[in-house]
Parts: sequence; C-alpha cells; structure tokens
Amino acid sequence: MKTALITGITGQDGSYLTEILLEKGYIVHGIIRRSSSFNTGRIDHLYNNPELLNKKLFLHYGDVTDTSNLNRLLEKTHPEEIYNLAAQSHVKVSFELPEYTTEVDAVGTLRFLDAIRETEIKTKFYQASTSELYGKVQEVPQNETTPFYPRSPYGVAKIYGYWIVINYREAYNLFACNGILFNHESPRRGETFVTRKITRAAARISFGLQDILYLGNLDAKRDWGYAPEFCEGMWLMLQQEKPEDYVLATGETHSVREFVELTFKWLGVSLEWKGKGVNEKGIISSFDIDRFISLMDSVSEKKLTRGIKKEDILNNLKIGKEIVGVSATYFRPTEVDLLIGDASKAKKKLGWEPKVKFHQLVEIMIEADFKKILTRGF
Ligand code: NAP
Ligand code: G4F
Repeated sequence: MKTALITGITGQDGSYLTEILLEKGYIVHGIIRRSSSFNTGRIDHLYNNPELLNKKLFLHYGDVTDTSNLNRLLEKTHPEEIYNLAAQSHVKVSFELPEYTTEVDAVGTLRFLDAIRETEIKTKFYQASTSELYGKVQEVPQNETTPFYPRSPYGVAKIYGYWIVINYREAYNLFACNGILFNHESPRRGETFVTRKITRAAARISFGLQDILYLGNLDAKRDWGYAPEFCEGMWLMLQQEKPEDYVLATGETHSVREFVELTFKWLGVSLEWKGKGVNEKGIISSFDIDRFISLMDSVSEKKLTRGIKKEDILNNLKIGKEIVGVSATYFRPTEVDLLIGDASKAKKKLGWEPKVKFHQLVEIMIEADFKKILTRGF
C-alpha cells in the first residue's frame, strides 16, 4: 500500500487527486490550512466517511510558508509520493499580492524540496507547474520545449518553482517532475475563475438571483480541459522510471466569449453582442422556454421547485435584456492572450489523452450549477 502526501488537498485538483489515489488503494495524507470558516467543502464527502478518515485519509494542519511544519510532516508521514498543489493560484490576485504569491508558489516549492533533502526521505515529487509560464506565447501550440515568457507575478513565481524542481532533480538526484498543465476546470472550480464564474452566474441569472454577469477580457483564449482527467495525468508522471516534465492539454483553444455563448445556449438562450470594449454588452436575442422547462423537469421530476413560475423565468430571460457586461475591474495589467497546448509527449510516454473537450466541459459545468441553484438556491 503506497502513501502519498498532498498539499492543496482542499482545492479543486487536490480533491479529485485524493479520490483517484484512494481508489487506487493509497493512504493519503493531506495538508490543510487553518481557516476562520470551513475550507474542506470539496473533500467533505471523503472526510465525513468513517471508513476513510484516519484510516486511509489523514489531514494535518500545515502551510507551505512554514518550513519546520513541512519537515515535521515529512518525518511523520514518510510519503512515497508528494503532490505539491498548494498555491495562491489566482493570476489576477497575484498582481495585488505579488510578494505573498512568491512566498507560497515559488519559495514554498523550494521549502518542500529542501525538506526532502534534509530529511533524506526517499520519495517522488510532483510540482503543479502551469501553462501561465508561456504567457506571451513564443510559439503555437506550446510544448515542453517552448520558451517561457510569464505575464504575471503568479507566472513568475511558478517559473521559479519549475526551475528549482529541475535544479534539485539534477543536483540531488531527486525524482521530481513538473506537470505543465493547461487550464482545467470542473464543477469544483473556484467561483472566481472565469469558467465557474460564468456557469454559476448563468444559472443564477436564469432563476432571478443575479441581474448581470460582469467579465473582463472576453477575447482571451484558453485551452480548457476537465480537471479529473488532468489529475490522473499527475499520478501517471510519478509512475514512470525516470522523472521528466510533461505538458497536459486538450489541444483546442476557445475564447471566454465562446464559453459564455455556449453556457447560455445550453439554457436555451442566444446572445447578441453590442458595443465595444468596456461598453460591450451581451443581450438576449432569443430564448427557448420549452428547452428551459424540460431542463428543470429533468432535475425536479416534473415539479417546478421552490415555487418558480414560468412567467418569472420568461421575465428573467426576456428578449432584449442585457445579461453580460464588461468591467475594467477584471482586466489584468498584462494579459495572456492565447494558450493552446501540445500534449503529444504525454500521449506517447504516459498514454495520457483527454476525452472531455470544450463543448462537453461547458455542459458538465453549467448542468452542475443549474442543478445546484435549482435545488439548493445558491
Ligand atoms: P485551487 O483550487 O486554488 O487550490 C489551491 C490549494 O492550495 C487550496 O487547497 C489552498 O488551500 C491551498 N493553499 C493555498 N495557499 C496555501 C499555503 N500557503 N499553504 C498550504 N496550502 C495552501 O487550485 P487548483 O485549481 O486546484 O490548482 C492546483 C495547483 O495547480 C495550483 O498550484 C495551481 O497553481 C496549479 N495549476 C492549476 C491549473 C488549473 O487550471 N486549475 C493549471 C495549472 C496549474 P485553501 O483551500 O485553504 O485556500
Ligand atoms: O479563469 P482565469 O482566472 O484563469 P487563468 O488566468 O487562465 O489562470 C488559471 O489557469 C492557469 C493555467 O493556465 C493556472 F495556472 C492558474 O492557477 C489558474 O487556474 O482567467 C482566464 C481568462 C483570462 O484571460 C482572464 O483575463 O479569462 C479572462 N477573464 C475575463 N473575465 C476573466 C474574467 N477571468 C476571471 N478570473 N474573471 C473574469 O471576470
């Protein structure tokens, strides 16, 4: 039975990776941060399972800014595999918190590697590197040999993490890998990342809980994949004979605007764009109420839940209503305009290939938020 240690276990990826490792028969140790309110929502289903907690899943308070804590946890848990997912992972926030982001995302990685060196624990290390390293892209598509040009304090901090992993691999013969992962999303994605912000807002607007979805750059393009598949790829990297770095991506790129259009289309709403720049607006040009009612019926077994009336829905999604706006608040001082990855190395060496592509990802996410808001109302 193998033992793994996961930092960032309460995050999107940490929660899926924990499920994958438990399923494979691992003992999983996770590092959680002290917080003034509950931060274990994504792993509560595991945490509350008496078959797992303190038998196969162990949680420890910790923080990647605390060196002695990391040393102690390594000594205590002796993991054969470490997945370093902890990060201040929001690119826009990194412009407001550049020093903190560097402490966690750059120096945090060094602390961990150095703790492995100090304790001399025989382990394998996965580092959550990112397509943000490519930033202002130097070639299209991006692969493991594409030069980096980060465009945010987050990207710059992660480039330190990337190189310190390679340095420790070469200097101390550590089994340490960088997974250069392109954007990956899911219903568990944090609500302030653009995909989840869109799907959650679209569901809320439909049920009259929100008027407008304000976004920043609608024309940024990303290579968006499905998080559980990417977490399986992390595990595969640590099962190889030799430590190497791998790109994981879908090989497709789409704009934020396309994500918005497809999300609303799933709800039966077509949008027309009017205006330019911060004055651009997304206006409802048609609405298929029959589709919407059938979506509701499929969730609520032919009963309109929470007293929702057809007239209310027609009013919330009235033709001519502005439901998407642009706010400069969400623009970044320097933007990453286009990302599209080439994961052929991962396909060849790991046998990894993503199955969920853009259209299906949008459906998975909007369906989950639609159901959540219809049944729980938040
Ligand atoms: P996420 O949902 O934001 O989760 C981040 C995790 O890190 C959370 O568990 C968070 O704890 C924890 N954390 C933050 N600061 C910490 C600290 N100082 N000490 C210990 N833990 C800390 O991120 P994600 O989407 O799962 O991404 C996982 C990793 O992959 C991150 O390193 C991210 O930068 C990287 N990455 C993500 C993507 C993507 O598209 N998702 C792509 C490439 C790379 P709390 O829950 O307490 O906040
Ligand atoms: O969803 P985002 O905030 O993700 P971003 O910046 O691509 O970063 C994510 O993916 C990286 C991998 O490439 C990870 F390393 C990182 O940790 C994180 O998970 O923004 C995506 C795009 C950007 O171009 C942004 O400017 O969407 C644009 N956008 C437009 N309006 C917005 C908004 N982003 C956010 N968060 N909120 C908006 O209102």
